[in-house]
Amino acid sequence: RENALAQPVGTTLERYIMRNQAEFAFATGELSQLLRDIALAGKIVNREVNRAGLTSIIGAMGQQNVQGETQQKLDVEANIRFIRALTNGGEACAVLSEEEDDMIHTGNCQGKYVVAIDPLDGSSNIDVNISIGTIFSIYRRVTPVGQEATREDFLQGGRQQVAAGYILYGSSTMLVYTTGHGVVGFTYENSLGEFFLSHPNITIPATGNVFSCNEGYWFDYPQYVRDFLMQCKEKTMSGRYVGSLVADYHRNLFTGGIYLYPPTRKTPQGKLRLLYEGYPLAFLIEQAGGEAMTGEEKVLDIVPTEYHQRAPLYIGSPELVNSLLACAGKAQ
Ligand code: AHM
Ligand code: MG
Repeated sequence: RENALAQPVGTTLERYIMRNQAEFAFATGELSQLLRDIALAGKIVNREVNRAGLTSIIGAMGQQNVQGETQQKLDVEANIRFIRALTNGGEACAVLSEEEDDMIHTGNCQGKYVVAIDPLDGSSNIDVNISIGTIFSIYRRVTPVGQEATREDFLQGGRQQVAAGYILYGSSTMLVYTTGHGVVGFTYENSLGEFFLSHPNITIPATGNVFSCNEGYWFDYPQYVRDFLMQCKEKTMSGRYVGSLVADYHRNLFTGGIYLYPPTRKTPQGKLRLLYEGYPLAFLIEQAGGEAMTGEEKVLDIVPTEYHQRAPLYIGSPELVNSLLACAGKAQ
């Protein structure tokens, strides 16, 4: 983190990564290269997202992804771009994507890392020109280099992540990530095609004035969630819900707040996926001084069993997450 703080605002991502090689868990440069590959795919997806309204590529293809949800064409595009960048980059031996049932072997058996990714999150917002995002999570493989990756490489648990982050395609495009040494944010300059360091040390306020959830499910929420939300309303906190996890999370990270995706009657484990939504955002929030809980335990402590498993998510400012847990009778 000291290294990160030493970097002046305006440093390019490229230079930042180069200067902070030692920051990365393994100084051989492979993890750095992996982050570059993700940033490159992010630039390409950013271009596609910006163009989406202009071209005919937008709109549902009528296909469904493995969760049975309608897939938008831009999701397919983003999936292809990230997998291609990670395959060409050579550092990842396998990729797990929200858009694919099984892991994808990149053919890079010498690669030391595996990547779990939600290539384009917030699919309901794609064709209405609202902020969307990419979420990624990186592990060092546990299987021997030279062989194909296996399930164990992806089911290591959130605490084993070596890096995680997201790209927000918002009014500005930003890359925010952690390698376990604090959280840094870069803002994309379109005409130059560069990410510039804009937020050298992101920390979340201990509390905040915002709660973010889909209140349409009110009658499906557990009683403790309703109790907590009533408290928020008694305090006249602001309700803010884009419906794009990355956008809601990003706002709360800066302003202070809490994002909730509770269990509902229809989705007893909530909607969000653990490996490429819950874990990476939980790693990042802990690095920023925040908290991520399921209501029962810390998100990062969940022992994973399935690639696409879901988990409830309460994430954000520590005091707000603790107030929610108090309502559940589980204050820390
Ligand atoms: P997706 O992966 O199909 O895009 O779904 C994830 C999204 C999140 O971005 C968002 O926070 C949530 O779903 C919204 O769900 P809901 O419409 O149930 O409130
Ligand atoms: Mg998603």
